Amino acid sequence: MAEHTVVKVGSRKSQLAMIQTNTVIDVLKKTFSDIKFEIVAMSTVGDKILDAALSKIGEKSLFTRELEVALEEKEVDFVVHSLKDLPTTLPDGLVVGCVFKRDSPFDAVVMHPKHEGKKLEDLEEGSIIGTSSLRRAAQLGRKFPQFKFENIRGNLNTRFRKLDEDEKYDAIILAEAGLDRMGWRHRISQVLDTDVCMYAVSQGAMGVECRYDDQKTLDLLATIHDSDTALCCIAERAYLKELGGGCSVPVSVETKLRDNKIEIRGGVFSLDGTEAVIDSHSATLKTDIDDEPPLKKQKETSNGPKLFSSIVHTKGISQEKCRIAENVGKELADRLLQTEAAGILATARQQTEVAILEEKKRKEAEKNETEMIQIPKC
Ligand code: DPM
Repeated sequence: MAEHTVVKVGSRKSQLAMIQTNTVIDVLKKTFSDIKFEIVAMSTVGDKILDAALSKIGEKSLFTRELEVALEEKEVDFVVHSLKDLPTTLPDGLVVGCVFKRDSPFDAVVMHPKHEGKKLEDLEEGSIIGTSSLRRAAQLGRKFPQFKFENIRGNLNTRFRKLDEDEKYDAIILAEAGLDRMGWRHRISQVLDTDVCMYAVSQGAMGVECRYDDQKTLDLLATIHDSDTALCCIAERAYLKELGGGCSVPVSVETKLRDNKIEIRGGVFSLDGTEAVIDSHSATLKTDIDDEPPLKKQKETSNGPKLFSSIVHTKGISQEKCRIAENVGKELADRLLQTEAAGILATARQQTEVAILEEKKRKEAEKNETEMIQIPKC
């Protein structure tokens, strides 16, 4: 590669986003010491709207759209995201160029300092748990019907401030991965078992988005692609896509790779958690067709690399395995949709839509009264 090559990297401005972006850049720098990586930081809709639950904002690609426009305009070459914030369908021409090795996919409890040392089950009836994730509220509401779940927004720093200073919340629920990356492991009082709370699709994994036709960037990213993470996230994203989900419905998942098998468990919940359907599915990741198809054949079928759940197929991982992973996720969703899960999802979606409309009305009403505070959010 020529000297002084510059690669522009888009990132949200929040501390977590910057940490994630720098993590990816640092690993790339080890292999590509002659490349200069320049970060272009920007805010997204999700960063700007801080007074509404994510699910009530009613827009897709909340944390990604502005960055995707920058990619399309070639102002940046790649963007590092939390893969769970990337919609299952990406804009034409954009792909997940690689997924970085997954950190903890689990959710964790952070207590108000007055409850230090306690676990969720030790909190009194009526305690207030802060989360704006429908998935967390539904699953925890199911296990702990004695608690109240209230919306909390803002970036991680803001949430910690709200927890510690507002005296409103007894605890908040956050992804262990995010807490770890921020260096806040010491504030974790409990990591939630998947029997209590299954995680969000792709939680804990970082995904790097780039242009499909940008082979130079794809080659760069292929060097940090993690096969096991990719297989799990392909399955999880296929599952969510087939369910038609996004952050407007309480959908959760758990995926394991072991003994050459992929096992996926998924749940669909009513908003209050009283109804739930959980099912699982698995498939053998065959090893006998690990070889890439001969180059000639590949050229005949497509011009560029194949995509599985919008994730680019890279060398070092068999296409067959990716296809099996994608199918296992899709099939789990199909199975769930044949049960009462279909109705539960439809109702949850409808209720969220009503909440979106109410939120819009509320916004209209207070439009001129409140100034929007602009604090970066992750
Ligand atoms: C999405 C959700 C949340 C984020 C919904 C969910 C949490 C929102 C909230 C899709 N994106 O998980 O059910 O709790 O109010 C987000 C976080 C991370 C990525 C923060 C978090 C960091 C961890 C990771 C926000 N996106 O979940 O605590 O890399 O997965």
